[in-house]
Amino acid sequence: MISEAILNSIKKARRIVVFSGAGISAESGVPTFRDDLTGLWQQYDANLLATPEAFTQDPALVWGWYEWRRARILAVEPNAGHEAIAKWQQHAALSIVTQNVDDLHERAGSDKVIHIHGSIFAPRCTKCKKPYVFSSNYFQEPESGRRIEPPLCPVCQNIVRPGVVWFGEPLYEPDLCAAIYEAENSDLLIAVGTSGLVQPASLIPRWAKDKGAVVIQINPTSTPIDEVSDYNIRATAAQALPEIVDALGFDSIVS
Ligand code: BV8
Repeated sequence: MISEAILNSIKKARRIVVFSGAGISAESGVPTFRDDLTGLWQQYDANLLATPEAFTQDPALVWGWYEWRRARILAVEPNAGHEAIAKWQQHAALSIVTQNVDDLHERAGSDKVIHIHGSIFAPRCTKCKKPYVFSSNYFQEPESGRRIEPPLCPVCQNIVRPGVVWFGEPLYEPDLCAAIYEAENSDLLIAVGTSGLVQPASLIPRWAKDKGAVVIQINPTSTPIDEVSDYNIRATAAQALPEIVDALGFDSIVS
């Protein structure tokens, strides 16, 4: 599935960025962002739920959705795609820019992960911005569609919100700048499991390309990133990434 030309491009790379989207978590059992509404959530549109307006209008509905998603992320494991990237990172200068709010890259052993849309594991107070630490007994087993009142900040008693970037909110500047820096200083960017529909994240492959990087996309279907990509691997993350990392032959390196 991985051509000689693609492998030669990858072997020449000295600074690599992996730009990941919801598709890399799909094979762990975390449905992609647009497929993420099953059960009672099916009556909702993720693009509308993931907004400050939805949270203002019905905090318990939106908090319940994030708690349902968080519980399902905690119940699954990283897949072979996450693990291949973590192994690659041990042998190469490789950073990860992810649109995902899950922690599967980190649980696979990766570090240097830039979460440009935040993290479902980093809630904060809506008022004083203090990070909210989930108490050990807070773990909910929310069934699909259940409204859950958000907790109150222990410092100022205002309600807590998910630590993600909603539609209509600006990205957290330091994360976006770090992501752009990595993209513009890479010589290889691998876009994996993203539909390339959400801005400004979807511009990252273009920014890498404009500075001379080779862009390789891994996605079973075509996306707007096709036209920026030098190569398109029509496969899943858990199929293509282990094959690439195996072909790089790290196992034969005497450590
Ligand atoms: C901002 C956190 C400005 C929350 C997310 C009109 C035109 C263009 C842009 C806009 C517009 N109207 C509004 C905008 C801007 C808007 C936007 O881009 N909207 C889109 C919908 C048109 N963007 C914003 O609002 C951003 N902010 O612009 O602020 C600003 C400046 C100053 C002051 C005020 C405002 C903020 C965007 C961040 C939104 N938050 N996530 C949460 O998770 O709940 S985005 C969310 O959707 C995800 O994080 C993810 O990034 C995105 C979904 O994208 P993907 O990750 O690509 O997932 P998706 O399901 O779409 O695709 C999965 C892909 O994987 C598919 O291609 C599939 O084929 C593939 N796949 C499936 N299985 C596999 C696989 N690939 C490999 N292996 C597999 N096994």
